[in-house]
Amino acid sequence: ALTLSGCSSPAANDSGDGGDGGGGDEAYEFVFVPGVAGDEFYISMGCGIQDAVEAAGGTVSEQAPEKFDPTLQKPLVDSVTSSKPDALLVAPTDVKAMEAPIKAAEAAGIKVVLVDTTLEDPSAAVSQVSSDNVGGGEAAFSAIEEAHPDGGKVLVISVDPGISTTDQRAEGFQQAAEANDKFEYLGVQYSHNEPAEAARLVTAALQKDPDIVGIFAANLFAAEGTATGVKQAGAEDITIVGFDAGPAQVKQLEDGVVQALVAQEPRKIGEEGVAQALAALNGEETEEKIQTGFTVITQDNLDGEGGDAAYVSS
Ligand code: T6T
Repeated sequence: ALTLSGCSSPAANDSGDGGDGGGGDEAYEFVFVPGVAGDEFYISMGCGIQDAVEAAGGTVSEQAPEKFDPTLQKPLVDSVTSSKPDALLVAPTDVKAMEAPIKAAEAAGIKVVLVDTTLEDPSAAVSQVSSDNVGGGEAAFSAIEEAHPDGGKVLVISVDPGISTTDQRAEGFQQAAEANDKFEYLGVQYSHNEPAEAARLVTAALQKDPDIVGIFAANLFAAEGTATGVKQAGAEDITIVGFDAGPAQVKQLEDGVVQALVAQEPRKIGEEGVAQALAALNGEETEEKIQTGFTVITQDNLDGEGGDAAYVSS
């Protein structure tokens, strides 16, 4: 197991009584299984998890799949289950395929919290913590609407069907787009979390519909590829709104390559996830669902609250 590293951890090692996390004396063992390795959203979440676990006197390790893919994530969860930590914080990469392995973790006596993404049947988890993804999708459309009051064609570049978060973002975007009859919603295309595939999809879409006015890219890697695709097509006047705010996305916002970013609160999702797991471990009540917020970042608020909402990269 990899130990999380690189987070600045001001709250680290407060092992005295009465720490944030429920006050128990037990050094609980946590494992974090993110959706994929090397993703700044999950890196930021891991820092929140690490700080909260250390503040409660526990330990945490991470098991991250190399791709956002349930066939890679399932064996990791299976091996975590056989190592029997006290708690598992996991972002399931598919609403169906990850149900059985997560149920097995619960059956082994591990307290499971779903962080970021969720399952069709989340009953094995003591809590689910995620962003307002539908609201974030609606906010992404509002940013395009503001830039193009006369309307036009809009497209969504997502990851894969069956991921709760990105499906909800696309749904929120679609509902908002269809509520304004000046806009034509062209649907969702799936990039499999590969920037090169997102770029290819965008280039092809712009060949077919050169009058697209806005593209919503539903996560970090979709946004990376969308920006490349728009650049390659030499298209101007297209508003790109990306979900998430990694360092590269913030730079693209500064450079005017993308016009808005919907930043989640990954640290907070991690901290809340730990608090719920601790509550369950200490026999206290848990909250079935916790929804965290988001910040729309544009060039206008980058120096203030927008900049503060950006993610860390290590
Ligand atoms: O957008 C986040 C996360 O919320 C989503 O579930 C998967 O993609 C990200 O990790 C960003 O790459």
